[in-house]
Order: sequence, then C-alpha cells, then structure tokens
Amino acid sequence: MKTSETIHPDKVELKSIASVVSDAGSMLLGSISSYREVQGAYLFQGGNASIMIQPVNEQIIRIKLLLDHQMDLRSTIAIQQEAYRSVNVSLEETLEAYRLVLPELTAVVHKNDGRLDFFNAAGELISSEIETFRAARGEFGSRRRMEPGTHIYGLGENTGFLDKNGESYELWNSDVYDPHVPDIGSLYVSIPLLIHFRYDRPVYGIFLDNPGRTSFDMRSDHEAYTFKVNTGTLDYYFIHGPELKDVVSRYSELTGRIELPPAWAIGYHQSRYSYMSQEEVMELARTFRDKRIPCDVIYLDIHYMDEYRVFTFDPTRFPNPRKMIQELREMGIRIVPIVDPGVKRDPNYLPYREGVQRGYFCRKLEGELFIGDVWPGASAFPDFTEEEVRSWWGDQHSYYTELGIAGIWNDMNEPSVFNSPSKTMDLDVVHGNDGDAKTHRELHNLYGMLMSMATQQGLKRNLQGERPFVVTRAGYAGVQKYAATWTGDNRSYWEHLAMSIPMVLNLGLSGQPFAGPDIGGFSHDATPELLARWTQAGAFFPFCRNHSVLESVYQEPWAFGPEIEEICRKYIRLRYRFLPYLYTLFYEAYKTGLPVMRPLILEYPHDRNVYNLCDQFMVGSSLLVAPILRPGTESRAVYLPEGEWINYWSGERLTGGRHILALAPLEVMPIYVKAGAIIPELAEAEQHWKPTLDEKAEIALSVYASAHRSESSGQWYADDARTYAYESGSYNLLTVKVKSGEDMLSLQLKYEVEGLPTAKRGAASGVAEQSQSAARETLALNVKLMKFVPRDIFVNNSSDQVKLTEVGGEWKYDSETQELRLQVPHTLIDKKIIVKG
Ligand code: MIG
Repeated sequence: MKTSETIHPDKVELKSIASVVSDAGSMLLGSISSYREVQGAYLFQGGNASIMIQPVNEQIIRIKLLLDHQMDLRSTIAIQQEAYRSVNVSLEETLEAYRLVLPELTAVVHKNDGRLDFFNAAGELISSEIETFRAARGEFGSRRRMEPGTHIYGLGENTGFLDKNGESYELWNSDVYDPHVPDIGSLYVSIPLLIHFRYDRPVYGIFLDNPGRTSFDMRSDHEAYTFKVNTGTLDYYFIHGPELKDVVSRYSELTGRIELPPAWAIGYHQSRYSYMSQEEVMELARTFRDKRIPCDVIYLDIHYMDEYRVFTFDPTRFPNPRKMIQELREMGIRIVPIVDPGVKRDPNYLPYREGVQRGYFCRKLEGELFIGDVWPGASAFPDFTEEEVRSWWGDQHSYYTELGIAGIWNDMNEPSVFNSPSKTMDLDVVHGNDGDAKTHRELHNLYGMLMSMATQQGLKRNLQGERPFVVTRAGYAGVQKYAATWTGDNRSYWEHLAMSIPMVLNLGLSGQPFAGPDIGGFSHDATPELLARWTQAGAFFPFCRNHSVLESVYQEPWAFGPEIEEICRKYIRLRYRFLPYLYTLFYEAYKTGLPVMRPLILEYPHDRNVYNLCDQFMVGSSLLVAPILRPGTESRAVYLPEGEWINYWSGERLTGGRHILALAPLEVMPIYVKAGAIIPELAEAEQHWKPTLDEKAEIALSVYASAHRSESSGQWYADDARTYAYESGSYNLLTVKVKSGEDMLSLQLKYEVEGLPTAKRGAASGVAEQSQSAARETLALNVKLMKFVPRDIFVNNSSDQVKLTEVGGEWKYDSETQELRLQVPHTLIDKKIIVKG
C-alpha cells in the first residue's frame, strides 16, 4: 500500500526536467537546404538531421527523421506493404518552404527549421507542427498544435473515457494486476495511433510506428500535444480523413484487417482461472446444455498443464483430453487452452531442449540465455522476432490440433516476468529480428503480437482449411490480423463495467474490432446484480467471455440463483439471435476496418452531444445499446441522435436529437433500433445453443421500417462460417433496400455477391439436389411495426405486376404485433416487392 509518503517533497522527481527539450526545431534539424528523391521517397536535407517523406498512397504520408541523412525505407512488421500504391506527386519550392503535393494532401516543409504542416486539396490547414525536438535523454518527438475543442481518440487499450484529450500515456506493454484506474498509462496492448478530431476540421491520424516505449501527452499543454519515442528515431504516418471513418479505415489498411473468425468464436465463451479437472469441465458443459444457455467455448486456464509446461496436459486432472474434447465437440462446445510464452527450463522437456539446441530462445548479447521466472519456474522465452522461431512455435500447436482444438489463448505475452526488475524480459536481450538485430528495449511492444502471429499461422497450417481462433493479452498495432484481444485483469467493480465500454471503443478505432473485457470482472467478487448488468452489456461486445480469478466467487450465469440466471440466459440468447448481424459486421470489419462496436461519434460525427459519449454505444450503425452501469439503478438517461428510433423491447417509436429517460428494471437493458434498419437474425430464439451461421441456418431479415417517407438499406453476409472459402468468393452478400410511404412499402433484394452454391434459382426443385445444396429456397423477411394493414403484395418487374402468392411467395400479417411475415422465393431476388395498404 502506498501512503502519503509517496508524495514527500524530497522524493518527487521533477518530471519536467526529464522531458526538458534540449534540441528543438532549428537546433535539431538545422535549416533545410536541399532535397533529393530516391525510389519515390523525398529526403529533405537539414543542417543537422534530415527528414524523409514517403507517400504511401493518396491519403497517407510517412515521415521519418534521419539523423545520418541516409534514406531508410525499412519499416516494422506492423506495416502492410500492400497499402503502398503509386501516387502522383509533385514538388514545389517557394522561398520559405518545400511543398510536396499529392492529389488530396500537401506536406509543407518549412526551410528555416524543418517544421512540417499538412494541408488538404482545398488548401485548408489540417495539422501544424510546433517543433520536432530531442528531449534531454535523447528521445525524439514532435509537438503539434491542438486547438480548444479538440478531441483525441484511438491510442489502443487504455483506461479513462473515450476522449483522451487531457490525458497522457506511455505505451509499453505491461501486465497490470493493480486495479485499472484512470492514471494507469500503460496496459497490455500498445497501439500508437492518435486520432485528432475537431468538428470544423478534417479529421486526421498519426501512427507512430515504434515498438519501443512511446509516449503521447495531451495533458501538459492545452494548446499542443506531443508524441515521443524512447529508442530509435521518429517514424510516423500521417493519415488523412476527412471523416473519422476514413481515418479508421485507412489506418487499418496500413496495418492490416481482421480475418473472418470462425462463427463459434463470436458466440458466448465461459472461462475461469481455473476449471480444475476433466469432470469439472464436462459438468460445466452439461449445465449449459441442461439450462439451455448458449455457449460455444470453454477455456482451460493454467491448471490444465503438467507443471505449467506448455503443450502438455496434466495426467491426473485431465486424464483423457482427447475424449473430453470429442464429447464436448458433440455437444457443440470447443476448448480453448491457455498458452504462455515461458518454456519451462527442463532438459527432459522436448520444447525446451529443442529450443535451446536450435538457438530459438532469447539471449543476451554475450550469448547467455535469458531465463525468467513465470508459472513453470525458471523459463526460457522464444525469440518470436525470427521467422524460423515463429514457424517452430506454430508447429508445436499440432499437439493441440491433433486433439481437436482450434483455438488458443495467449497470456503473459507482454512478456510478463516475475523476477526481472523490469517486470518483463531484460531490456538488454538482443532479438535476432530476421537479420536486423535489436534490443528488447527497442522491440518490447512487438513480442506479444508476434507470439499470436506464430500461433495463428501454426494453427492454420495444422487445421487444413478451418479457421483458427486466437485471443491474446498483449499486442501492438496490427494485432487484429492475428488475434482478438481481451482487456486483461479487470475487477468486479461497477466502474470497470463502465470503463470497458470506452476501452473497447478505442480499441475499435485503433484497428482492433475483436475485443472485450472479462464479463463479470476478473478479480474481486462479482455480485448478482453486477453479473446481470455485465452480461447484458457484454452480450453486445464483439468478444464475449465471462472469466474470473482463483478464489473469487463463481460467476457462471447460474451462480447467483434463478432470477439472475434467467436474465443471463435471456441476454446470451439475444446475442445468438443477433449473430447473423454481428457476423455481417465482422465481414464489414474485414472489408473496411470499421469496428463492430462503435462510439456514437463514428456514426454521428457532427453531433456535439456525442464527442465523449461512452456510457452507451452502437453495434454497427443500426443498434444502440445503453447498459445500466451503476448498482440499484432502474432508469437512465439515453441520448438518441437525430432521426427515428425504435425501442427494441416495446416497439415504441421515438424521435432522436434528444435525451430520454429509459426505464430499466434489472431484467431490462435499453436497446434501440435505428428506423430503417434491416437486421439479419436467427429466426428461432430457442434452438440456438449450437447455432450455425452457414447457409443452412434459419435466418430472417428483420425490417424496422421507418414511420415516415424514407429510404434505407441494409446488408446480410453469409458464408460457410468455418473455412477460408470466402477469400475466393464463396459467400453471399445480399442488399435489401426499403422504401416506405404512407400506405406503401417496397422491398428490393439484390445479391451484390452470390458466391455460394445456390439452389436452382429459377429452376424446378428436386429433392436430391435439395439435400446436396446448401442454399435456401426462400428468404424470410419480417417487417416489424407496420404503419398500415397490408392488403396485398405484388412483385413488380417494371412492366408486369403479379401477386406475390402467384409466384411462389407467401405472406402473413399479425395485426396484434403489426408484423408482416414474408417468404420470398429466390427467383424474386432482384425484383421489387410492393406491399400495398
Ligand atoms: O495473473 O493464467 O490475465 O486471465 O486467468 C495470472 C492465469 C496469469 C493472467 C490473465 C488471466 C489468467 C491468469 N493470468
């Protein structure tokens, strides 16, 4: 425990001294006297140091500080070389400056001191630099202007609210078991992406690509922010908007986008540190099934291993893992075991022996192995910066895949080390880094991501076309390509439930759409009410896992009696109902990089009420979720942005652009649907403990038509939900357009892509074919809350008009619920369906 002595006047280290600028502006760079172009990159020669400016594509420019004036095009593994495209660039010189002109973006280098400003094509100033500097300890940084009214987003995984203006962070992957409070500046994942947002300016991003310690300070100065590297030189990317969505999407193109997860990985996951035995796991699985609570995944924490040796099972606790995994598979449940990077120092243990003999473990410069204490005691750590080591590590996973495992949980991969003073690997370890050796100090933040990369690639090699699933605690920019992330050791505090929202929202803005907290909280004891509220909210997070620590109370959905169990069941089922919608959003993330779970600012960037709004969130652009985040609370204010909204539970239509008071007794979490939304849902609410998202699943498109004259559209993505066939076009992407009028509603369905083997569109149906074919004969469309009573439904093929029922369709109207249920034969896709009142 810390006491007031911590802030003893004699002890306070004068922080400002450490960051005192020793060389700024003209002193650091000197005046810029000439430039040269090499391989499409421009080097602006300063008296003391030079600046390299390299156009990546029309919207992204890379900037590197060159101390030795030598062009250096190398970049970290985070960068996708595919993001590079040829761009029309011209260089203009004026008396005061060089101007590098791209079609949409101009970089201006001031000759007197090398300051760098950015303008858009209309000549508006987007960002202006105050100085590039060298701090007293040799760290290089840049200070850029920030006007009042600026909001800062991104920066990966952090505590605090959505808007990071007023905060400062040190990005250094850390195992933080201390409570996650607002002034913790470093957590497990480091994503050095700052997004600058001001309502009247083009939005831009700065991605500082340095896997050593980096810092971002939006706190010390109200009119400027600073970013700084601790090792190496400045190497950053300026990402042009003009909208927030553009920055997020472009950043994710630069560092890569997610693969589609297997459908089971977006279901509900249950974990605990630890389920101690094979019987306990089987009992757990049976309880889920008996209670008809959907669950796709059960985790095995460290106790499954034989003395914490990775790639083993403890023979007494888990005598027959193969059988267990097989039985669980038959119940529709997958096992995801934990794998840490520390390999037990034990000459009789093959991974250790082989790793040492082949030189695969991390070493000091002098050659001695780095040995750190973790669960297995003294352990060695693979050097994941080497391709060969990654491939060896990946291959070890055949141990799991042969048992029927397809998902792995990577923990402790900051790496966390108990005995080292740095709490991580010794900073003077030298990583091979595929021929470009660097110290751990320089590459620290990459370690966890490279471990997940090795894991994912190894699983892929072993799974013969099945998609693997990896979830990791540590990561760096680009981690989304390899793994989901969970937000580490939170606590069963209401404050941590609330905090998990902005945390996952900013991860989403930082390129990682697949993230979530430990539902119910990891350490401390969950209460019944907290578990109910957290499960309600958690059901709408991209990654949905309940997990808790050794010796805390059990917090499975039924742990607190029937009332709480019923609430958990209801919301976990609701998640499964929405799986086709979630899956479509994952597809969108794969395609565009936009997150699944979104802050309102992403959808409503011109609404001043939402700049820092993070006690409610959106799932895609159609659902607005407003969880209860405090105990003993049965109502809350909800902000509905402009437009028309529908209360999901009551069907009440609400006008947005205002705050409302939502009633929320314990069994209710307020949810609103944007009018005009089209949401693909599983049709059967009851049978989905083992859902399929593939072509055979019973899926209905829910149409929440607006009450006013309006047009809207939505999409539904489907594929086999388990292989990579989608990469070569085996998927369907259906667009639905809805037009609503006074007493008329029209629906138009169109396949943007129809890559799945569809059953005989337009052909006669044959039974044999039918069982072979994966496809649907008809599509179910449910129009909710009809404004008028439908009299008849026609199919319009521009000239002729026939009744839906005459061409194989069906419809039914329920006047009580005002729901119109349509069965539309495949043959009618591309035609207009007109509902007349
Ligand atoms: O702190 O493997 O964050 O989820 O249960 C101990 C045991 C190491 C930390 C992870 C936590 C996991 C635990 N691990």
